[in-house]
Amino acid sequence: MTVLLAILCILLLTVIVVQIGRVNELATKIRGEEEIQARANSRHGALSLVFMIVFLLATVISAMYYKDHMLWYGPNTSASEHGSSLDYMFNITLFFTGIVFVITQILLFYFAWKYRGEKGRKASFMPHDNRLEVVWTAIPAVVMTFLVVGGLDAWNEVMADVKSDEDVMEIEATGFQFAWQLRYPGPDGLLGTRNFEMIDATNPLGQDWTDKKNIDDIQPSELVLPVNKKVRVRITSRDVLHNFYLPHFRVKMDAVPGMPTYFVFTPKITTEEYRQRLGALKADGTPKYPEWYEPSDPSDPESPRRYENFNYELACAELCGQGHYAMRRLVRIVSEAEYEAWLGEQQSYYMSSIRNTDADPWKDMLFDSEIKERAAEFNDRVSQALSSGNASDKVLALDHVSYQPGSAELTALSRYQLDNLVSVMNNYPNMVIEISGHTDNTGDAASNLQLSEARARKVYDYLVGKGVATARLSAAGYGQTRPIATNDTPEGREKNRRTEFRIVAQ
Ligand SMILES: [Cu+2]
Repeated sequence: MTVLLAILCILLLTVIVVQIGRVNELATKIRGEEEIQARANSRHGALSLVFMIVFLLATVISAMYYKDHMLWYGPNTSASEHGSSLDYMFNITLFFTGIVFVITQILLFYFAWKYRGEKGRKASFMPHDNRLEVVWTAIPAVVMTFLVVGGLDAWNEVMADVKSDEDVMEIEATGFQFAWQLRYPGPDGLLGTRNFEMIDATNPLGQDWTDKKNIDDIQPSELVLPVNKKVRVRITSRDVLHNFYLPHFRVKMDAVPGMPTYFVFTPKITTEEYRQRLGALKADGTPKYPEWYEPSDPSDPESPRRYENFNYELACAELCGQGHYAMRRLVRIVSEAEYEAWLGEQQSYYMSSIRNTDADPWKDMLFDSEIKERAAEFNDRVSQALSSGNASDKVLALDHVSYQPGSAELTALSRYQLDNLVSVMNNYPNMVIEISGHTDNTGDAASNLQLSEARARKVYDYLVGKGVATARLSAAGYGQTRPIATNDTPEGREKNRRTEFRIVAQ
């Protein structure tokens, strides 16, 4: 409806303009054409001069007014190393085109006034002028050569890939509708391989978990980078064209489905330093950039000032669909120490989301880090039990010891905790323990008792095999007689099927 009305309005306006033109034409005929025409020409010529002045002034004033918002000027000069050469190219291009712009605008309007139609004036005809031809060919050629060579130079610097021996960190950004999935290589410094056929709900990047380089890869929600460290961003897309755009760092590269691209850059100003730059004060103590001193929440004058809330951002610079705007991510540039601390807090995606699920190809083995973690946890529990005066605290579960179903055969992974127990026995030579086996209440009590005895005996044998003296060990089976949880639920029964040891003397 609004569109229809708008179209009607435009039609009516056109009709009115045409009608006014006709009326003017008729009036001219009545009043004597030439004299009227000459007067109108003078008026239009003068008006175009006025227009020129207003237009050029507006151009200069608006440029002055908005200068601190422009990416290449004032507080917004580049925050990356290569960015300054791009800024320089923009400045130098603006300088030359600016000169041409001002001269041509002035000439255009001045000529429109100077050579307006007048009674008796005739146009002169100039067929050719060699000197002029040379001047307006040579000057642009020289300027263009200068700009193109400078541009090529900047391009080669900005687009250069890393050399094989360079100290550089590589991260990965994958665009999809509508977010960025970031990936960091983890402690090994290497990104694991990907296969698009493996992409599913739990594996958003299609990481191949059989590739050990993937095990420690991190998928953080925030782009955090250390200052003054060269970063190579591998840019990929999972669906349509996106564009990896970090405006403050002059980084911009398409994310193309099926074809990884990259961008190498070095951030040189931390987020904190950039905030200080925006919040800088003049010599007299007033803000250098007052617009950054306004409250960040316009409805709350007490809210932090805009410069205090400033953040670098990652955007998608390709109109990639309806939710395009949602692809904004915050970017934080921090000191090397802060970066290491942040990295230490991140958990690998594999460990938090894939480990011991159906998708985990390493279910039947432990990683070195897990072995160390479990040993430390076990030693903690033992020393707590030793220092406690409470009899019930002296009973410890061997929670990582398990058996083949219905048999006393130890599973392969059980040996790690049993080895922890062996080293504890070696560390505390006076410690005497009783190993006890327990079952749930499924099946008949007599065979459960037998099974629990056999299982406790198996652990006993293992410890003896590792050199623990038999005098310090005993084994007992209690079957289903000592449940620690209900036998009515599968979880409760799982808790009841257990192997424990009790510290008898220490
Ligand atoms: Cu996008």
